[in-house]
Amino acid sequence: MTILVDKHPGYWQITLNRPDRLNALTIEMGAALLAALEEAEADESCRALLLTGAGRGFCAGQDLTAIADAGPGEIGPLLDHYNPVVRKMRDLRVPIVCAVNGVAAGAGANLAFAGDIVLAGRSATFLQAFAKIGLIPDVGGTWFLPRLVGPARARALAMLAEPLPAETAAEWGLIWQAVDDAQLIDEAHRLTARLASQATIAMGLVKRALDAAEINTLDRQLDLERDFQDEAARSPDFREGVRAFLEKRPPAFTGRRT
Ligand code: LHQ
Repeated sequence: MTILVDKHPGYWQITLNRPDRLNALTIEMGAALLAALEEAEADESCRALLLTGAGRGFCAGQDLTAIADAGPGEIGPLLDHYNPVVRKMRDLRVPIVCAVNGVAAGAGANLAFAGDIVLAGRSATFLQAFAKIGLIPDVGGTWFLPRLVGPARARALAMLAEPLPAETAAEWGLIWQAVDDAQLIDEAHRLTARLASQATIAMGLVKRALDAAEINTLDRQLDLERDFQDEAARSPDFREGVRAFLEKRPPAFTGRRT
């Protein structure tokens, strides 16, 4: 199976699983990943996701052996198999932690950036490999990169295709944190479990609000915050959060709408 799903209390771990190819992506894998995300979304008890790779790499992007003989007009449509994954990751109402356990190249790097909080092992590298094979960053790369690191660094990353070490990626704001390789998976589980115990409806609204802010004026965003805050405040978790504060105890959030 190219995608593994492990269910933990409150959250699921999804593992890209073609370790002998550094988890390079195939159409089948894209479909399996999308199906796993959809199943997670449909299960109310899943309140966060952890995405990682099996073996020594996170994901080496599109499997190049699969497209070596592609003719004119056959490459663009391939993205119709991966773009729904990016859309689903961003639309999903639960937070996604990406644990980048090794090289994240091409579409594999940009898949990681579609997550909400990206942790990487110190030995991991991020590589916009596309320029090396005459392509442009895809799977959201041209959208994520300038927003995460600014236009100057985005251009150099996209044009030079040099590997960026995890620590530099963290310094530049491309990811949340670089951690010791040996700590990565435990740290990712801790973080995902913590997110799964938070107010899930608010987490989903945070995702939507921050993405909307990328195109909104301040004026529109203020309106959106008012509407989203109203929605968050209708959740039982809001009432529980306030009560817990006043009673000086930790909140017991359920993530439920009613
Ligand atoms: C691979 C791959 C790989 C197949 C390592 N494919 N086998 C484009 C077109 C259309 C639609 C969809 O989207 C895209 C977007 C893209 O993602 S284009 C960019 C595709 N990715 C790349 O260009 C990266 C290619 N890989 C590499 O540059 C290196 O493998 C990296 C830097 C990732 C890792 O280098 P090393 O750590 O030195 O490992 P390695 O190169 O020895 O790889 C290990 C094995 O994995 C090796 O196979 P082998 O049989 O020799 O052990 C590689 O051939 C295989 N592999 N990436 N994308």
